[in-house]
Amino acid sequence: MLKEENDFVSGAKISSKFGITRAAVWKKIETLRKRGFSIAAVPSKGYKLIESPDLSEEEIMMYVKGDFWKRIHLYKSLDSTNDIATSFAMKNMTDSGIVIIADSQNRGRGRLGRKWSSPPGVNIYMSIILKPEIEPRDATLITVLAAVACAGALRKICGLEVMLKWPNDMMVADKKIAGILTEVRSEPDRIKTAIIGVGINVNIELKDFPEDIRCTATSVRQETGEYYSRSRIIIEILKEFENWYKIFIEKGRRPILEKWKQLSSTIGRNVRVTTAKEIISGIAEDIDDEGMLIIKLRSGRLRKISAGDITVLR
Ligand code: BT5
Repeated sequence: MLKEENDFVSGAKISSKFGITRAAVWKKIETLRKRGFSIAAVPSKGYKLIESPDLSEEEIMMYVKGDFWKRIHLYKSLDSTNDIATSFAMKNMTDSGIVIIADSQNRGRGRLGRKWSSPPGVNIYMSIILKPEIEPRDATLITVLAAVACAGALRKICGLEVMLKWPNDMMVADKKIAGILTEVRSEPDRIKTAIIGVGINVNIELKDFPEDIRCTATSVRQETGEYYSRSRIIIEILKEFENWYKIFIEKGRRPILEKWKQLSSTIGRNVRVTTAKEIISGIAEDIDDEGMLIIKLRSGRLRKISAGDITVLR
């Protein structure tokens, strides 16, 4: 209400709108203040929102709440948002559409146990808990969908030329701005839960990256020179994600795969793929219906890869 009015709103008006006492209004205002909202209170005028924190579960929920997104949980610090999301899901405590966000992570993870640098106050670390009605073989498709949603949001809100590098990287000018870590629990014929972890470098400056990734990583701030509200980016990602998920349910996988290919920096390039077992070189020809990468080897044979690290060769 304070956000909508953008001016002083009397305690009486708030209490009658929500059917709560004046004392309860005051308590809610105190809670919001504790969560970083700056709210002025003037006896004859009421309350006015002066400034919102750049990361707020209330603000995100206000814009995305509906059938798809049920709850947002924001934590100051966690080991890993994927771990908390997994433990929520394991305890069956939750339905689809729960989002866990942390301001910082002590043990942020990439794939294969790699580290994800997760300092406080600057970036997005979030995990989406989903109970998708899809088969286990389509697990890669969830990462593809999340990548398309995140890239769409960053392009729209920040005007960045975000490209997708198979399978889980978001790149700007050949540097990594974001990564996705999807972890699924499956039964033989369906995915039980999918945890989609998203890490995006937003307001971090280059000098604050750990030295080992300073040459390969970038952030929204670094690329645009501007400071962005993390809530605003998250709101757009969740909207895009919901939108693409509905398209997937109604029209199948084709539209997502087509969009992914449009945004891909991998297809058509000469690449080296490092998998757990081998290193393969060739042309990245396409992705198949399940999101696997098809490589054309020098011999002309085609190989499908379900997981690996890509180096684009020049
Ligand atoms: C990824 O792994 O790109 C997936 C990253 C997912 C992170 C999110 S944050 C929320 C959720 N909770 C978690 O614990 N994780 C998820 P991978 O493709 O394996 O890339 C990891 C590699 O990227 C590292 O080995 C570094 O070289 C590099 N790296 C680490 N931190 C980075 C950062 N902040 N920005 C860019 N590159 C980074």
